[in-house]
Amino acid sequence: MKKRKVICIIMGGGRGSRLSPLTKERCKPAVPLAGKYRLVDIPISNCLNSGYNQIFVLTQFHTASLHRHIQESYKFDPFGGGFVDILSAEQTDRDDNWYQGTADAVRQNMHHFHGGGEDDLYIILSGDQLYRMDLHDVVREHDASGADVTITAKPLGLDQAEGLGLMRVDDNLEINEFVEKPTDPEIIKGLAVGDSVKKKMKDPGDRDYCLASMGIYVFNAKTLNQALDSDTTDFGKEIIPGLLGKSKMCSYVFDDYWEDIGTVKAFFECNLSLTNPVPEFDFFNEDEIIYTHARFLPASKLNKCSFESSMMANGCMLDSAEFRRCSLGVRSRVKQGTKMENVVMMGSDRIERLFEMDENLEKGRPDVGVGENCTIKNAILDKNVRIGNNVVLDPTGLADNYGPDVDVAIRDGVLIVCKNTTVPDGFVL
Ligand code: ADQ
Ligand code: ADP
Repeated sequence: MKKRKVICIIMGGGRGSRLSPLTKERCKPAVPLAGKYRLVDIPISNCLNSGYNQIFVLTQFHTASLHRHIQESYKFDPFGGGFVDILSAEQTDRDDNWYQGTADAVRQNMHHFHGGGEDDLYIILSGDQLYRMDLHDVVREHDASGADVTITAKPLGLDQAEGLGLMRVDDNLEINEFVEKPTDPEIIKGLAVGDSVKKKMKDPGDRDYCLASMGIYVFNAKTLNQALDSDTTDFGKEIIPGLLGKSKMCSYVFDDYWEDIGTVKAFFECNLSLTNPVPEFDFFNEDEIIYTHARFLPASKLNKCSFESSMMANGCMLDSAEFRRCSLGVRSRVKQGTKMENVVMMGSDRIERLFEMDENLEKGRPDVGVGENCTIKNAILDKNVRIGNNVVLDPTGLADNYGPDVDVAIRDGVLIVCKNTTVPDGFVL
């Protein structure tokens, strides 16, 4: 009998505009996360930890750094048949090559997926979420229910449903109604779930819940092929509602930590939440490792620093500075007298050598990292920034001002120093 294939497709993002300016020079999956990872490491690690190693990442903008990251991080032995392939819709003379939406991106790449068997399964995953999930368990439930499509779904309070697809299910968790991103509170209330979902929850209590699509779908190959044989462009808006009543769709209830980190605010808060004493997402779980690029970096060097709820990757040099709720990425460098609070510092691509610092001095430009006696609050410092001495950065009370030409931007109330930006001595914002 032909062995069934399980093909994982990670939706790497369209323009990534909700994460701009972090996506100014890189596509969304390549955005650094938690000091040493990239966003795409989360869905890839979930696939690998679940035993699925045939993985495609669909994306379309600024894919160079994603290619480098995937090439350096995910190497497979030749006997296991594993791979992570990036499929990007590169710009050509004909603009209609661009993916028009999630379903269109999958449709345009179907010929790459080497599927073919009607028994094959496709798992479609979002590229901008933080969670840990056993996808094999989802597939097991998918098989047991005899569903054509299984949608992983998170029970959420009715007030947390904004911006998500909501479903109603019967006693067997079969989906009989799906509304993509309803805004009317009455509709949301009408979609409150019953005991079949509560039974799957750890501690449901007395409150009302709705069941939100996590945007992670398991499709039988035949159903996906048929569904894409139309001019639909989107899964949430068209494909899923269109399959209601035609195909058997079931939900897989996931009552664990799951966070969509596709906006600057969510990304910022999620990174900072990882500095909590016991964060909701556990990067310290060595049974289900989150994989990333294995770098050969020296241990970090710290001199007379103080830390409160902070975390730090390898290769950092920190001197007489104070950190409160900070995430310091690889090769971060911070000089004496500086105070940082609620800061996500992504670090840098290289450690500057002493002779380069001498050159910086000659040229009158700051070293890579943060200089002396700075105060930085509520900020994301993208990679390779050079922040001079006596700089003050704090977006409190200031309006959003991000745009294509703004290097020190404010978005969602968070200050962002864009990648490779130099901030001169004494700069105050
Ligand atoms: P959204 O996340 O708003 O809602 P969408 O914008 O279609 O839906 O994005 C889904 C995923 O695909 C994201 O990871 C996104 O980055 C990526 N993506 C978007 N356009 C793409 C393109 N052209 N090419 C490649 N990738 C692209 C969906 C569902 C909701 C559900 C939420 C959960 O539609 O029902 O509740 O996910 O987050
Ligand atoms: P980002 O995190 O902003 O996406 P990049 O992926 O561009 O950053 O850089 C990550 C790594 O790739 C770094 O180690 C950097 O030195 C290296 N790198 C950057 N640009 C190039 C290049 N053009 N060729 C080879 N390596 C590069």
